[in-house]
Amino acid sequence: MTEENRITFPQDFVWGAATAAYQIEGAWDADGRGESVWDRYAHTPGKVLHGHTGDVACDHYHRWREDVALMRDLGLHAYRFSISWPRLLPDGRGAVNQKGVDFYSRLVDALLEAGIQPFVTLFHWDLPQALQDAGGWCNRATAEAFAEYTNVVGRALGDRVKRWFTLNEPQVVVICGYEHDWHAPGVNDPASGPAVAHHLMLAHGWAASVLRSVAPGSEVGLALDIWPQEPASGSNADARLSQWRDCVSNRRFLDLAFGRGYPAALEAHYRRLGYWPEGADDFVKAGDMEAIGVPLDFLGINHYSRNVVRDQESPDNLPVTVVPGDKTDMGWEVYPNGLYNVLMRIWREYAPRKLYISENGASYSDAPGPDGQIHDARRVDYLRRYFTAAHRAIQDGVPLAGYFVWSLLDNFEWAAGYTQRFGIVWVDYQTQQRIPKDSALWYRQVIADNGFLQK
Ligand code: IFM
Repeated sequence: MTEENRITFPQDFVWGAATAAYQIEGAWDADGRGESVWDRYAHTPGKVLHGHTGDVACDHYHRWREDVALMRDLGLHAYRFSISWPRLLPDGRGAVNQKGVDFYSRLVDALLEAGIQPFVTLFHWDLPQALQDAGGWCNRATAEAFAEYTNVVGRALGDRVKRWFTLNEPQVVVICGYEHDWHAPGVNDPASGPAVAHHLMLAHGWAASVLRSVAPGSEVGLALDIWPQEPASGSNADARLSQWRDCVSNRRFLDLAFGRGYPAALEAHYRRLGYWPEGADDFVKAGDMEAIGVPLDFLGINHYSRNVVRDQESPDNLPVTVVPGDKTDMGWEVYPNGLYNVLMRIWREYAPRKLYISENGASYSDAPGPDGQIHDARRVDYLRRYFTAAHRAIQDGVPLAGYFVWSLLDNFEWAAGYTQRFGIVWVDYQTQQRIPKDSALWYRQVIADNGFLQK
């Protein structure tokens, strides 16, 4: 192997790792925290695999010092974490829980002392249950409440936090949480989707403006999960299906975030179904599209894999499927070229000022071996191949500024409970011991060298 095989990233490239509050914090009812939709959902029998809950999770609420030390030891430049809205505002709006504010304030201070830039996500799915009881994201009032919450966070942390993600993966909230019952709050009403998506994106736009006024000098973005939808065959039916799926799950949110409004076909479809009312009942009000399309400082892309789709009516009448091949424990195809394609597409079609990979990683269940270490060679290989794809996109002109590996720690993987391990650090949920996996040690070296030798 020669130096010619070395991949080197731009000098100021930001190497980080990401987590989310409900997935790691635990302490679900400590120090005045209110109930979130995920507490309610996980406490409802039958909703989460094996009845797992985030009650304790990685106990990060109590072990954050140790976790910051771990991050410093790995040499992370940045840490993306989310704030638990009900920890700050137990009822969703109104009274502020100072102990919640203090927790995040101390965390931010410790990160900065360790030389780690905090990248804060305001909403990673844990809506206060009190707001859900009033209708949740079906209501415009929830977007108003989000702007108030953002104001509280921005004033408390904005002197030190300079990078913000308003929302994480709004698509998942719409599809899994409201149209279906795969995630909290489990509304299971397909007709609710369009209004929920609109209110989430309105919340995003309003929050971006709030942050710019209360935390000047901030850079504000949004994290969208982008799954390329590719046709399984050359048939017209598969092509149509893949375009439609792309419109619903990718283009809708990209177009909105970049000030282009709704794809016309999407609006017409929902109006035809009666999911998008006309006239005074229309959930889109004057000024909304301008608010939603507020220019972003960056776009965060969460990317894991692609979907290869087959229309039911295609000749062999197979259901929608993914391509067989190398898969992670989530059943997601390992397809690094998909990351390259996503980056190139977004750059060409939307010209973002700056991009981050706000999440990328793999679930593999490798456990400690006889030597007590976790030899997760498949994760190292996955990351190496995805980093290589990102590097290729940078070389082709994409303004990619950083990369956040999902996840720092093994954690609560939503409806799959603790059965999926995405961490580069192993967590023993009985003892709460953390052990950096081989992937963490490999990542530490990548960060130190700002690159790696290609295989
Ligand atoms: O764990 C999730 C995360 O909360 C959001 N993006 C995808 C990850 C893996 O499923």
